Amino acid sequence: MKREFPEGFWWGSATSSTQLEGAASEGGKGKNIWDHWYEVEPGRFFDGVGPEQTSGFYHRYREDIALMKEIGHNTYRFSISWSRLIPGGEGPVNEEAATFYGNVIDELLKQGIEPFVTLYHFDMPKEMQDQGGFENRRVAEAFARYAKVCFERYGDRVKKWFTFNEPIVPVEGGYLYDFHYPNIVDGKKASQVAYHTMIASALAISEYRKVGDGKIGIILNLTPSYPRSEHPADVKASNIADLFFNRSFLDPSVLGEYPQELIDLLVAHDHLPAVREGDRDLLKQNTIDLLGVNYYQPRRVKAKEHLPNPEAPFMPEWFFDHYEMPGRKMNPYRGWEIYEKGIYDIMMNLKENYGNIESFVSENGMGVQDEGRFEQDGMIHDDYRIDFIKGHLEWLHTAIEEGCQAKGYHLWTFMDNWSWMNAYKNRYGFYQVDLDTMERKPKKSAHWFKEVSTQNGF
Ligand code: BGP
Repeated sequence: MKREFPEGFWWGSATSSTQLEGAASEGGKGKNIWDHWYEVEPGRFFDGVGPEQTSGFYHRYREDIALMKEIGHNTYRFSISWSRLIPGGEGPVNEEAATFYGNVIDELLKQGIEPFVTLYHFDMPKEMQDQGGFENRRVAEAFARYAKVCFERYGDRVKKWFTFNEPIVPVEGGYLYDFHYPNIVDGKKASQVAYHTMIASALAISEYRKVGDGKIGIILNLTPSYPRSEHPADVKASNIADLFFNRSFLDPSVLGEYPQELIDLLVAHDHLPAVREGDRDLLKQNTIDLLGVNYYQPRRVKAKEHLPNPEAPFMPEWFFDHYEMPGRKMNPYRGWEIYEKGIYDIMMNLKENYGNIESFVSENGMGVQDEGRFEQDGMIHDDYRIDFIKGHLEWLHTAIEEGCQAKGYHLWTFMDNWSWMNAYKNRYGFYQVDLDTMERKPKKSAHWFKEVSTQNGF
């Protein structure tokens, strides 16, 4: 059966500045928390490889954008680095960086590729983190000023903006589970950081409303939560996981208010963040136009088997246990579950409970360790990735047929790039990158994707 997508469907891929640009200490860039963390604890990074050694887009963006064009991209999502544009996070603009991002945008437009710009992808400027990061409301305000600079400089050419990429991840990683800087475990701080990130997003949107004539949104990693059974205790556990990991940002971003159940739960455990008078209106008046959905894997949940230790730090896992569903399909090259229908469930949820907001898949992808083993005659034969993308696109197509407003699909990622603590362990790109020569070579999936985007379906 031919799957044809609506006219104008967005075909492309997504990246982030820290993971792609390289040149971490060139061009007047300030340090972000990744540069800093690598400096102080290089041993925590896979193979000891840090953000300086990323794929070199800063110097090769022209060639790279030509490669995007080559495989049929009509859209491309990248992020601006706050610490490159405004070193330290506040103060004068680094004109060299401003020229770089302006050139990237112009080059994309010249090639007929629409830029989708994320303002923050896990990369807090070091000096802002020294002030407490988003624990400190001042930093949320500084973020809105940085956002304003971006709108003023590039708003004439960029018509799709995103305040944050996966805002829950720095909260989880930095304040609960120890995989992002400042790697502490403190539920109260986690709650405050999550809240101020949401405030920062709303403040940036309010700036955009004054000057912008395009669309502004947020990118959320939605992990649909599935209970082990229909038993009320499992369902309750799954709903609580959904509150923490999805609705904590989805509800305020789209509906302009937090779910009452989440507020009640935080009140009951004395974990409500400090709020200011007027915040309720700020959130209500600054909801998004467009939602990016990052989807990798679902969350499977069951009721708690043992009561949490009240002495242990507060965790979302006080309320549910994770559950490994027997027979689930796994990515054998990375160990994440593959559940293609999840994308359909997310879209139907947006249709039914979130006013059918305009959305798109802003990340979906398959990480593979030691991918070189699939190279034959100079090309990586990543048929597994083609199957992965196809499976998700089929369900996305079904959702569209059933009335969802899903407007596009972006693979994570354009070319193999550095990934946080995992560095180059898992490869995701359409293009293979040789880290010694920096040569880019299309994988089989790149050729396949070109056909799909050219025919607007498969
Ligand atoms: C998302 C992030 C990306 C990217 C991707 C793959 O959560 O937005 O930055 O890294 O996940 O995950 P990983 O690199 O950990 O395999």
